Amino acid sequence: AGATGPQGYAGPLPDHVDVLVIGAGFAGLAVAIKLTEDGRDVLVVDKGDSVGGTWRDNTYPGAACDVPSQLYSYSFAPGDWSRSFSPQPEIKAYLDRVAARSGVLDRFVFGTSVEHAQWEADRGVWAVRTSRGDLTADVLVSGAGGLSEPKLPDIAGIDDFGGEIFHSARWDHDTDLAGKRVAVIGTGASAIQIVPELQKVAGHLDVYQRTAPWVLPRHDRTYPGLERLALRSVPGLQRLYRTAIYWGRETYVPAFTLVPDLAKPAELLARGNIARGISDPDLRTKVTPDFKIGCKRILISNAYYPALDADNTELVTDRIERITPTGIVTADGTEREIDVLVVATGFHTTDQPIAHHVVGREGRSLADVWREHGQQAYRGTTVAGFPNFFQVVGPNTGLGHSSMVFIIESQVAYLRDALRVMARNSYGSVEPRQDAQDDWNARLHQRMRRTVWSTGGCASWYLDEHGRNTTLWPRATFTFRLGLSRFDTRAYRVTGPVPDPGGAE
Ligand code: N01
Repeated sequence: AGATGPQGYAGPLPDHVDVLVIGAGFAGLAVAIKLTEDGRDVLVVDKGDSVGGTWRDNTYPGAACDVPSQLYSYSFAPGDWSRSFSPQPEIKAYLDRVAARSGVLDRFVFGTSVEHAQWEADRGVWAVRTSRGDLTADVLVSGAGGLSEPKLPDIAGIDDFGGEIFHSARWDHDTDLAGKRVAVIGTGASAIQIVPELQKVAGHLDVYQRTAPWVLPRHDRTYPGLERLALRSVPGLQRLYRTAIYWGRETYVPAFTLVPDLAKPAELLARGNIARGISDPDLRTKVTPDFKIGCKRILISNAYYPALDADNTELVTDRIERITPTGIVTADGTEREIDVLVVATGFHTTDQPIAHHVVGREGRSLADVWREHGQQAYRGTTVAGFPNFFQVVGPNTGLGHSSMVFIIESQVAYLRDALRVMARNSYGSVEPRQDAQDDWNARLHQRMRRTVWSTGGCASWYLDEHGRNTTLWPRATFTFRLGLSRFDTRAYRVTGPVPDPGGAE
């Protein structure tokens, strides 16, 4: 075994572990904590230098969560939150603290990426190549996350830009923005948090909007001392907040999935937000969306519209033609010169690089298998042809209305149950039956047709290149949890223990 330290596992990799986890974000950390509690030998590999995943990588000014703090935290580890919507540094500190207190940090290998993982049927293991050496694992878990791989815009000339340029998720804190001419491309969740902060320091700010988003008021508040103390010390109080927020959010679900017109009142609120934040009538028109609310991620901000309305900001809605060494040229031929370019253009959500590196029973990678019908899994967690492979935050597990931590805990519970069932029955491997997976996805996509994501008249990162929504869960989250409440062996193809090479299907 290697030496361990506060910064993670520091020695050479072991030859074999029970469970290898890719990614040290909310998902990977929950897997490590819960499986360690179960007495399993777990190792988590992450290319970053600490836990946190997206909350480690997104350090842009203004970064904060738009899901309330009590819900955006583990049910088994209440946080000490300063406000109702936690800023990024608090979430990162929370995850660091949970990792340290749970005593699992020595199970994390940082600065290491998984380059290739191949199921070896004869040995009944995953053979894994990492940037730090090889190892095998009985079970492979991907917690790589859907919003981890920055997507740069495919705009002519972008490589020739001569000033500073960086993606929102790779913020360059060494770049001094004071008084500079800055441009932001994108008006998604990241951009609308960045823009108000940039507007305060930049000499001039250009915001390039391709599609106007719906932005609701942000009902954020600092917890007064007494309330914060009570939340920290009164038993059950955080759970009460959590439960109230959870059910409040679940009531939105029908509006997105069954009767999109139920979301109309939210549109009115968003229009009010525009009217309050912007005085210029032309600008109001430019920021008014032309699709149904909910079709794209609904954003929340009180600061975004006033920042657009400020004298040093220009909202540019003309299509970007190309980027030059000194600026950005739009379709009308105008060139706006800039010193710094921030690309807040999102992530590879339906074409994640990890899918190319995980190779299943028939020698095909996840990316190959998913090429034809888009990314698919059984219950968003396991994939036919990929024995002993589990995804935490897999296809169709994302949410537009509630907390991913709820989904993560549901999937971790399912994984734990699967491992118990495997141990009890001496199964060497489990993998979902293709018909069970197909049936589950057919029902899911049937339901998806009626949702605002399909009918709302917008494009978004929820959809893949063929317009299929392979990222979101289209129902209430408790139905997701119910479906994963126990490992349903009947939907699985199982093999006996190795060294029984024939297996017992
Ligand atoms: O990325 P996005 P994001 N030319 O993909 C535009 C979570 N999150 O990083 O709408 C010009 O949503 C693109 O335009 P359009 C949350 O789940 C949460 O902002 O496609 N523009 C869009 O405006 C969120 O949904 C939090 O027309 C281009 C923007 O770039 C998810 O992460 C905070 C372009 C991309 O928006 C992703 O959010 C941050 C091009 N070539 C993120 N390409 C909170 O909890 C793209 N765009 C608060």
